[in-house]
Amino acid sequence: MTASPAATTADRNVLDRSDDTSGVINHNGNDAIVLTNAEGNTQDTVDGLGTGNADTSADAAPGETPPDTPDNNGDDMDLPPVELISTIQGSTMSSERVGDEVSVEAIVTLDARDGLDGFFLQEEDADNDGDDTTSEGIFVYLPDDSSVADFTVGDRMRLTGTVEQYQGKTELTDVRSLDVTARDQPLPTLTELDLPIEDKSTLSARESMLVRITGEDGTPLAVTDTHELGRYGTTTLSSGGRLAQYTEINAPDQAGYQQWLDQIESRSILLDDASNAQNPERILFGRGGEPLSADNTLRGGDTLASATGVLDFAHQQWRVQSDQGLDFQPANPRPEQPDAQALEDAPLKVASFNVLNYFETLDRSGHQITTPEGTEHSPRGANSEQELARQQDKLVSAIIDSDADIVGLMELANDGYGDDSSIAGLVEALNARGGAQWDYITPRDDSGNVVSPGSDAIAVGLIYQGDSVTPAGNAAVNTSGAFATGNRTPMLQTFQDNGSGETFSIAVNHFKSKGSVINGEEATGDGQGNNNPTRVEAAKQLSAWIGTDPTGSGDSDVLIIGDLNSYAMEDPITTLQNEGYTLLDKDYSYSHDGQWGSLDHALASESMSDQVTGVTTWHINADEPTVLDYNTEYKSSEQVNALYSDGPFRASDHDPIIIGIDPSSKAQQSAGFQGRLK
Ligand SMILES: [Ca+2]
Ligand SMILES: [Ca+2]
Ligand SMILES: [Ca+2]
Ligand SMILES: [Ca+2]
Repeated sequence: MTASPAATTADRNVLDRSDDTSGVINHNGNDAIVLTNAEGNTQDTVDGLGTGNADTSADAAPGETPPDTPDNNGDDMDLPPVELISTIQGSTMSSERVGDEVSVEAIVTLDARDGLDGFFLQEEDADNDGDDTTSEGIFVYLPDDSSVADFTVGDRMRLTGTVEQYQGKTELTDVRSLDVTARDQPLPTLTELDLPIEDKSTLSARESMLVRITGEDGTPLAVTDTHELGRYGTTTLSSGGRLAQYTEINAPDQAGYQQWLDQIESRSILLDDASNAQNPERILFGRGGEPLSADNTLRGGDTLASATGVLDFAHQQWRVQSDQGLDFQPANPRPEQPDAQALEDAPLKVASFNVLNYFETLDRSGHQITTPEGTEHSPRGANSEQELARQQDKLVSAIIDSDADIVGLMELANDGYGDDSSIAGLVEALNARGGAQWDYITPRDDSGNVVSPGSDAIAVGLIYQGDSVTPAGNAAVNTSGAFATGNRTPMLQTFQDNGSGETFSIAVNHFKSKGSVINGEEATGDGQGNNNPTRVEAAKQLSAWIGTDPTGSGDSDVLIIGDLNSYAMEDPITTLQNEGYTLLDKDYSYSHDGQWGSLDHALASESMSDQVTGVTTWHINADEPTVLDYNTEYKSSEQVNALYSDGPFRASDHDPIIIGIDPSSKAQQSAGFQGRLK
């Protein structure tokens, strides 16, 4: 929020009325007056505090006239009479009382003066008008509280302010005559709501009221988005489990996709930390009601029995505001290791891992990277030596703990294969950690010259443990056709299994993203996002290229791995399936907008699929809040430490997929390459 307009007059009024040197006190003989000095400290209290007087019918003894309707008897004739918040809110989204000066007396339900420049008031239960179409709560904008009495949640407060509709929310501004009339009052009863809510505009009947939101029929809510937990203190919760990407589970379809978007909107609600502060020092929403830290995460799929707080409409979105941690349950525990059972004691493991811009050339002004073919790019990824060390430590942990023998990498700096290259640095760091010895693939032509993997700033790469496998011949890359721009150059390498002597090939890929539009290929609204034709073309040409046996292996055993930037049911995947490849993965690897799906895939050629023992997606990254990554910007020095660990979690934004293979397990020796693949 920027600021509600025209608060200056109100500030002056509040100051006048609460400054005991002014001599102006609006004491009507019934309500409490809290005197404060110019610094806002309470100096004296005059009758009424905590005695439950002066409110509307709620507080009148049976047969007694409600004392505050109207209460402008005495020396405060200039104040409008106290009325019910429900009469101000009315039953329309926008109040019909905008511009009116009104007085209310109600309970403070959430004190967000620090975070939202105001607080929420709600009528006592007995002052509820019994009409479900009118809200009992309201936000009071009070950007400067330096001259008003101390107050807190549970206080009953009487104040006068002007009704305003600010960015869709009904507020009171220009506050004057703000008095605490009772302390420690019971809070109004929570209104129970459950998702899905098909038409969220109906929530205006609960605007600024205390609510308890659950999933359908009281089931727990799931954490479906933590992307902005660090930046805004928010997390999105959903009913019926996490929200899937439409095309992860449905064939692309325009009408179906629009229906899906409506449905997931109705299933979800934002939880906010009652603050507009960016990059809050204390990130409220970690597990168990404790703040977020590297050791106390909040993972996608964790659950919350109910979201309790004040229902607020802000920044064009309904949200529950809570200034307290909530009791998130670790329903989705951190997997310290990939699922060994799913891999079934595979003698060899291959991983596909998008490492989110691993650049040893620091991303600093003036720095450039040079591809093997001489093109220059601004670097990406880590900005400082400290960030690079942190990024490297996390990636090394992830790669070693994955227990993979071969790892296909995406988003490496395309800065060549020399000793100073990023891939060489990563391998050096892996080997420095001890244990297995790693090496990396350098694509070369028949004369032994390095072949550039295209002119993009990023490239795919291959690293492997020499004890497990041995490269058979040179790696091949394809920089033509669909791979000239947009899609990154695929790399194909044939390996020999040191154990069985069998050979197989790995094709590492990174298809064009759904981000910036190329070739005018805007999303068509069927759920596949931008640039789908470019990815389909990549799938076709990849299959055709592999069919030419570019490494001269004479072996039809091929695994296609990588970030294909396509969810499981999208055209590029079905294209490869139609070319005879079997899709191996069945699990999400990524989240976007709180929706979960797999952009990363592993597909086996027909002869290869017999040798696959199992596949697992290791959920070390996508489930974890972005703010737990290696970056140091927008973090205090305390957060730089408390939000970081050198373990594998949030090493990247994509989860690695791990494929178990047993090259000796073929039912029969594969026939020659010809005829096995279309
Ligand atoms: Ca009241
Ligand atoms: Ca009502
Ligand atoms: Ca916030
Ligand atoms: Ca950074």
